[in-house]
This record gives sequence, structure tokens and C-alpha cells, in this order.
Amino acid sequence: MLKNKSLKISKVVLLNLPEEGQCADYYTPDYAIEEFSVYPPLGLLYVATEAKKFYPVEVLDVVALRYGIKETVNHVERLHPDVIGISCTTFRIFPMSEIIRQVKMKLPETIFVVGGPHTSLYPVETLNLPGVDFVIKGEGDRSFKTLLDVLSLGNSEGLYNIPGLVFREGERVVQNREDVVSVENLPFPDRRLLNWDYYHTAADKAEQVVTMISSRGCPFQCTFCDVMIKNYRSRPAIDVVNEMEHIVSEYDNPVIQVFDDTFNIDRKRVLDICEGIRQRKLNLKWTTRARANPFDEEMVVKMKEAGLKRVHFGVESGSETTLKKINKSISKEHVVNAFQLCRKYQIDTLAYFIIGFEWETKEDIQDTIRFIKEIKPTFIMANTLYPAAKTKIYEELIKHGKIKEDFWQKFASNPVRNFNLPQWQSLKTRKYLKRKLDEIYLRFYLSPDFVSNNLKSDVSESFSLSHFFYKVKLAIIIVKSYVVSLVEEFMTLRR
Ligand code: B12
Repeated sequence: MLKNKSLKISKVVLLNLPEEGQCADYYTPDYAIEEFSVYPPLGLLYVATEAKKFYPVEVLDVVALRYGIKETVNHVERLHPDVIGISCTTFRIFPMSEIIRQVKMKLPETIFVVGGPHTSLYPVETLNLPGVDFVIKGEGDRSFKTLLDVLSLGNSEGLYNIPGLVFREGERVVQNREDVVSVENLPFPDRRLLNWDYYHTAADKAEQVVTMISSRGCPFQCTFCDVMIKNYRSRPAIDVVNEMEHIVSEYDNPVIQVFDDTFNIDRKRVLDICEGIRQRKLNLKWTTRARANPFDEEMVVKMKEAGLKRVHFGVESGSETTLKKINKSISKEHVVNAFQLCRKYQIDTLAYFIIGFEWETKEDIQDTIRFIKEIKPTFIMANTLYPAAKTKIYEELIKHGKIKEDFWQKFASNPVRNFNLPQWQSLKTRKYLKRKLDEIYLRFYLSPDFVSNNLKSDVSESFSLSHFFYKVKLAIIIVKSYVVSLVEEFMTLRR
């Protein structure tokens, strides 16, 4: 590829891909994903932060700019970069392949480097997509910058020493071992590379949403999860508090969303972070994703004092059978305890649920509906199971013949627009699950509890008529969706 020709790099663009043409996600009701949030591409920011110290780097987040494929191609052509780095999830390989194809036609010299979660799953398939020059799988903080060094020096030997790099050498594909970045002294992501006005969530409407991570990887082995970075590394508490202090000094009234896969694995670190926030009197609000164990009264008291506003828990199911089978290693007791503590100390909760696992009976799904009632989360997000690529659940469905072919591998080699995951359940089951999902949202978001709590919070905070009507509209959509799925299921049963 390199042929020892040095490359003058006068512009590097790092691209967060548009949603246009991404995989259809049938497993979450439309009303649950509608404009709920726009989050920044933190991973891309880490890659940019390192490279920017040595090269002219621009981060282009076209999700925030609400671009489609065409606008993205035009904008990239105007920028005319020498190198483009793309952050790719499996969901967005179609818009990616389309953008590369179109830009390569106009800018044949531009070098395309693809990174992001998808590349750890399908590195070779990604490299073989038309126009892709290099792939960097795994954490690319250092490797992307090193690749720019090797390209500007033109020494192809250097390619063999770049962790995670996947490249062609004649006919063969060379795959270097993924990098494991130490998080001991990770530079803070340079957030000035993004316009933060774009980023918001419906749950934190009055605040400036700023995201951060305090650890990388998740050591747990939940069978449905496609987080591939399993070696857990946590940043020192003082370093995390330093970054929080930095964010508070940079943004007005921020709510910091900690996007760790699991924030509270190390109990002592959580207490140290809270103590650091308390000692520095950082007036901040933050939210995090956590596991229901370890989660005890002392932790909750400290986190509340330190400004914790909301915790997102992956509860997944109210069926003990399912919790065991998905290897969640969390018991219902842990969950009940965690939600009780959050209620006791007025910490909002968001609980994620999945229904429709291969073994699940109607009783298992009823267990989940009952469990939601029992733990009383502030918000819920529920979807039917979607067999993510390279997960244990996906491989089991293939082994059991429920899924006839490795459709993700096929899609990874030949991305198609709005790829619809082949259905692996019977029509009857799908209609039943759709109706149960609508029922879960209806029972929760139209429950007297939720409506009265919500009206109360609306009145206590800045009541906005538009937000009120937005909620009424959402309520009507949920009811309509439930009635439609009820009729559809009935019609299916009559066939
Ligand atoms: C925050 C988050 C979101 C946010 C923000 C997404 C974003 N653009 O950053 C929101 C809510 C928008 C989101 C949406 C979705 N997400 Co999400 N998300 C996450 C989460 C929890 C953290 C991401 C993060 O910040 N990680 C920390 C940073 C440091 O790591 P990173 O992003 O992986 O980046 C590193 C490497 O990947 C690499 N890298 C990344 N980009 C690039 C680019 C180049 C050029 C290079 C060289 C390297 C490189 O280097 C980075 C630094 O080390 C991950 C779980 C996880 N553990 O990563 C899931 C995850 C990325 N999401 C996932 C999914 C499936 C989705 C959705 C499709 C869900 C949906 N149905 O809508 C959408 C699609 C979004 C998209 N961009 O395509 C999957 C992706 C799996 C896959 N096979 O691709 C993950 C892994 C897990 C999961 N199931 O939730 N998500």
C-alpha cells in the first residue's frame, strides 16, 4: 500500500457517521427512540485529542449537524482532507461504505481509516469494503496518530508496529494485536473540537449535557452484549474528579453523563470520587450507568451528596431464569435493594429491559412486567431482544438453527441500506412481543404514578407548554401503538 512514498498531511478529518441508511432497529418502539437524545462521539474525540497535537485535525459530527449521506459527502469534499478517520458501529456500515465510495470518486488520493466498535468484530470485512485503506481495531487513541506518522514518513515497515492496525500487504491481510491503552493518565478529551450546543437529552432538558468516561471495558460476560472490550481498567479517582472540575469550569450548569459500561465495579473508587467532589465543593450534577451490585447505603449517600442525579441500570429481566441464562450475575434481590436505596435518597433511575429471549415463556415476560411495578424506576427503556453480532446469544441462535445463516457476517461484507435483521421468531411470537412491549410502555408511562410524578416535576421545574404537549403527544402515540399491535396480533391469531 505505502510503497515508501511520504505523504504531506495538511488536513485530517475525523467523521461521526450519519444515521441515514443505518440498520433498521425493529426491537425498540419508534416512540422510545424519537429525538430522545443527541450524544457526542466521545471515542472519536479521544482519537482526535492525541492526533491534534501533531496534525491539523477537524472532528465532523454529522449526526449533530443532522446531515444525510449527500450533505456529508459534500462537506467532506469541501474540506478536501488528506486522511479521513471514521468511527463505525455495525449499525452504520452502509452510510460509511456509501460515503467512502462517493468521496473516493472525487478525491481518489484521500486515505480512509476506519475504527470504532464494528472493526473489532469484522476487521477483514471492513478492510475489504471498497475504498477502505486501513482499519484500526480496538482502542485507537495512540494508533491513529502513529499511523499518520508512518504515512507522513512513508516507511511501510512502520505499519507492522501500529497496535490494532489491519492492512493489506500484497494479497494478504496483516492484523496487528489490538492496543490496550493505559487509563492511568489518559489526556482529557479535547471537547473544544465539538460544538456542545448540539448535545442534549429529553431527561436533562435544562442542562448542558457533557459526557465522560472514568473507566474502559467491562469484565462481565452478559450473553446478549456486544461490548467487545473486556479488560476493565479504571482511571484513578483523583483524575476523574480533575476532569469533572475541568468540565464544571468550562460549561454552564453541566450535567455530566458518565458513560462507563459499569461505573461502580470498584466500591472504594466510587467513594473516593465522591469524597473528591465533596472536598472541592464542585457544584455539579451527574448521571452514570451502574450495576445493582455493589450498591449499598454508604455509596448511595456519598453519591447523592456528590450531586448524583440519575443512575442507569441494566436490569434486563424480572425472570430469575432469564437473569441466570444471560449470565448477568445480578440477582433480583440486588436490583430491588438498589432501586429502594435510590428512591430513599431521591436519585432518579432509568432501567433497561429486554424481552423475547429464545427460552422465554409468557410467564417470564409477565415476571418482567411485575418486576417493573415492584422496583418503581423513574424511567424505563425496554426493547425486544436483538441478536447483536458476535454475541453468545447470536451464536446460540445459529447453533439452534433459529437463525439460518450468519447474516451479520454477510452484511459486514456487503452492507445494504436500512438492513433489516432477518426475523428469527414466528410472526405470532413477534406480534405478541410487539404488543407486550407496547403494554410495558403503556403500563409504565401512562401509570397514575408516572403521570403525577411527572406533572409534579414539571410544575416544580420550569414548566413548558411545548414540553407538556410533547408528552401528551407521546402518550397518544403509545396508546395508538398498543391498540394497533393488539389488532395485528388478533388478526395473526385468526389466520
Ligand atoms: C455512549 C454510547 C452511545 C451514545 C454515543 C455514541 C457515540 N457516537 O459515541 C449513543 C447513545 C448515541 C449511542 C447510540 C448507539 N449505540 Co452506542 N454506545 C455507547 C457506549 C455506551 C459508550 C461509547 C463510548 O463513548 N465508549 C468510550 C470510548 C472511549 O470508546 P469507543 O467509542 O469505543 O472509541 C474507542 C475505539 O472504538 C476506537 N475508535 C472509535 N472511533 C474511532 C475512529 C477511528 C478513526 C479510530 C482509528 C479508532 C476509533 O478508539 C476509541 C478510543 O479508544 C458503547 C459501549 C462501549 N463500551 O463502548 C455503546 C456502543 C458503541 N453502542 C452500540 C450500539 C449498538 C449503538 C446503537 C446502534 C444503538 C441503537 N440501536 O440505536 C446506536 C448507534 C450509534 C452509532 N454511532 O452508530 C454498540 C456498538 C456495537 C457494534 N457492533 O457496533 C456498543 C459497543 C455497545 C452497546 N450495545 O451499546 N451509543
